[in-house]
Amino acid sequence: MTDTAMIEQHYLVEGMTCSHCIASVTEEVSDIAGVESVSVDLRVGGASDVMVLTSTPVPSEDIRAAITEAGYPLVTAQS
Ligand SMILES: [Cu+2]
Repeated sequence: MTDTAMIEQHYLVEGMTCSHCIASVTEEVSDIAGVESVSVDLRVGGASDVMVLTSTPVPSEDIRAAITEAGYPLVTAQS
């Protein structure tokens, strides 16, 4: 298998509290073309770290919009 270079992005998302929140964000972000995987480090009462791996460059605005769409508007993109 060839190792495809993945682009890793991180977002801090406020207000996520449970596995349902993780599922909602994962579903919305996974719908974006180029997104290969989404993983969430849930921190209840703080900002959860959402890691997004993409196979092509995806604008952070698109990812933030998807997270907002899932119901979590307070998103900080980490460079
Ligand atoms: Cu929840």
